[in-house]
Amino acid sequence: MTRPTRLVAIHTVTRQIMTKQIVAWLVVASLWAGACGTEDDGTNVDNTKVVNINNADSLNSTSSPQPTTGNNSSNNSPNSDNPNNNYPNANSSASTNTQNNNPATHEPDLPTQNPSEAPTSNTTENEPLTLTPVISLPDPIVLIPRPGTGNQRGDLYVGTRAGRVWVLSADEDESPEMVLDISDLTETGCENGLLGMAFDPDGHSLYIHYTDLQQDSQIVAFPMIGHRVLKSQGRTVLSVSQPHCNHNGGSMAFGPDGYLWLSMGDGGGSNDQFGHGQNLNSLLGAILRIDPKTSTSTGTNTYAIPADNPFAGTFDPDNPDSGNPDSETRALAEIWAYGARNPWRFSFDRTTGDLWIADVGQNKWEEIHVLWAADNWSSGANLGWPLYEGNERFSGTVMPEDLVFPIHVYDHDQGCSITGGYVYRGSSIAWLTGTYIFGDFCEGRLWGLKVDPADNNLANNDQHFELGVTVPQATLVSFGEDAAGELYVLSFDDTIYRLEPAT
Ligand SMILES: [Ca+2]
Repeated sequence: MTRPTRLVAIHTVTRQIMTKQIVAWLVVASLWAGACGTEDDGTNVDNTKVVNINNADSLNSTSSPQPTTGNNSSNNSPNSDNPNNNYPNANSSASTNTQNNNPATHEPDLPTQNPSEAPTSNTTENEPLTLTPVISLPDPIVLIPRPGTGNQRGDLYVGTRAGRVWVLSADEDESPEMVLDISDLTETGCENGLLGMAFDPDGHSLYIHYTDLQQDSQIVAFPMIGHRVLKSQGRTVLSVSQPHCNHNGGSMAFGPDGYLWLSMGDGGGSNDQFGHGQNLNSLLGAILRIDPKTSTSTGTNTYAIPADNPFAGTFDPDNPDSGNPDSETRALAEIWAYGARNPWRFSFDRTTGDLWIADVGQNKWEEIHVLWAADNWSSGANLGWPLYEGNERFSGTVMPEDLVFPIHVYDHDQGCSITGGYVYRGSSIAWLTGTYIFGDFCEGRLWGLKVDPADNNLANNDQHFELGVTVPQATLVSFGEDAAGELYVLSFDDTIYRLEPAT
């Protein structure tokens, strides 16, 4: 399951012009996931939650942060992730950076001086693309098609961060219809809110991954009634306590194996201060795989553990006598992979089944892992955090045998918070087929990674290329894929776009 270290040649680009206004945008951007004002503090968890609720007040509406306001600097932490930490390899430049905000899911290392040039290389020679606005909704955060809905595109369901789910009309010329409202169950401060959704493969239930009013993670299955969602019949599948308001993960999808996969961040704060990344006895900092349609009926669980999970049968938290008291075998059976920091978005390649995980970095490196289906998704993989940030040693000295390094990284000269997307399998942009589409929340630029199907590796020297389309800075929060494989961009400029040929 171990793959060799990939010595990634990091594409060097010159920094973009970083005007004061853009810095201000990033300050506001940090509030989507809410700068968590005490990001680095971490010494008082309970107080942190209170403080962050206060910090998040300005976001407790369904409208998106407006990039022109930029007056929320008081919400930013005097940053934390860097100074005085115990990690010798943390980004040294960050120690002088007092504007380290936390857009979306990370702590960007903002340039301290204005770069003077925009990137000039890494552009594609392929046909130009465009982003076509499809619909406007406040803070759209997840878009999925409902299986079995007939039309080629599939009925598209959009979840907004505030906790509302909308279905788009088939021809997109009518207003979307709201089919579920759980805005009373969640709030949108810090990195909270409705974070992820997945339909079960038969389209009969909608699973929602959100943070509740205590800022803990909840995965709830709602039955569908016609095209609407029956809120009163919601069944809690999994609850996970959160020690801090950020790094909640949130991605969720049924894999080609029929099981539900979901991502959990390391719990929050900075430097994995709660020690979850390498802790197999915690569901945090991990990619989980469960069977939510079969309940083991023990304790609070309403799911079953797939028999071939890497740590299945070792320890059941509802049965303290299970497993072996040895710490190694206390690994929780829900875990498929661990060592994640904040795997905000992952997706399965619908053709190959490969699992693409975009893990948001701390001060320096954004990273992409691929768990190849042909390698049984690297069962039990250790994604490295906080031993490694990207390919760079971050803490400790141990080198676990199960370590899987990223297939691609980029540094904070190019962005500050990765937003994972999908491998393109649509039909409208032939040259993009097989390309992993992703981007950076802060920069708003979309990128592609070409995969060589012959060896399941990157085909373009480990470098991403520009798709030539962008959304405003600090808005690129998510991607969606419809039933036909066409891709959508969800932006906190309150717009859902479809990626199309520029013609
Ligand atoms: Ca958290």
